[in-house]
Amino acid sequence: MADSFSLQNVLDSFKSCLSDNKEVFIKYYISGWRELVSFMNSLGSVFSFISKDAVNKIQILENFLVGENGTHYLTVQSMVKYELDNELVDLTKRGIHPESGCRTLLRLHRALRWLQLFLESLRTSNEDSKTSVMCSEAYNASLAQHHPWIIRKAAGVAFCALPYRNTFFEVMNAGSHQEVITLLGEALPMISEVYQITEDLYAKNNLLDLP
Ligand code: 1PX
Repeated sequence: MADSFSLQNVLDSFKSCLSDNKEVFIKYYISGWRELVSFMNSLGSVFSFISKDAVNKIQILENFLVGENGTHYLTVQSMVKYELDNELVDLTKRGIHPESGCRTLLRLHRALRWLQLFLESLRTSNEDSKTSVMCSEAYNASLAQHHPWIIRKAAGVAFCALPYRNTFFEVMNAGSHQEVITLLGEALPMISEVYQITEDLYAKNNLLDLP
C-alpha cells in the first residue's frame, strides 16, 4: 500500500536478502522491490509506466517462486543453476524462454545499480541539490545504457516530475532529514552487497547480457 511505505521496510527487506552463506533470497529481493514500487506509486501517475514494468517483472519471479519448481527459486544462486542446467534460459537471442527467471532478475539487478547510485547521491546531497538531476545522473550512469532512445526519453520526462528534495525526504517516511540520511547510510551497504554478489554470479556465468 502506498501510504505504508517506509525506507526502513526497504532496508529490512534487503537485510533479509542474504543467507548465512551469502546467497540472495528471491523472496526478500522481490519484497524490497515491492516496497520501492509502492513508494514510486505514491509519487504520482507519471511513474506508472515504470512501476508497471517493475511489477510485471516482480510477478514473473513470484510466479516461479510459488510454482511447482519453486524450491529451485529460493535463491538467485539456485535459480541460475537450475535454469542453466535445464536449458531454460535464452542466452543469445529471445526464443522459447523469453521470460526466464535469469533474464527477468537481470532487469531488476540493473535497476538496483541505479537505486544504489541515486540513494548515495541523495545521502550526500545538500539543500540545493535537485532530485531530478541526481536521478537522471544515476540513470545515465547505469540503466540508460540498456534502454532504447524512446524509453530514455520517457524516463527523462518522468524524472522532471520528481518532488523537491525536502518533500522527497518526507515521503521516505523515516523521520527527520538527519534520520533519513543515517538510514540511507545503513541501507546502502546492504543494497551494495546484494548488488555485488548478484553481479559476480552473473559475470561468472556469462549472464550479464541476456536478451
Ligand atoms: C527511497 C527512494 C527510492 C525510489 C524508488 C523507486 C523505485 C524505482 C523502481 C524502478 C524499477 C525499474 C525497473 C526497470 C526494468 C527495466 O529496465 N525494464 C526495461 C527492459 O525490460 P525488457 O523486458 O523489455 O527487457 C523496460 O523496457 C522498461 C520500461 C520502463 C522504463 C524504465 C525506466 C527506469 C527508470 C528508473 C528510475 C525510476 C525513477 C523513479 C524515481 C523515484
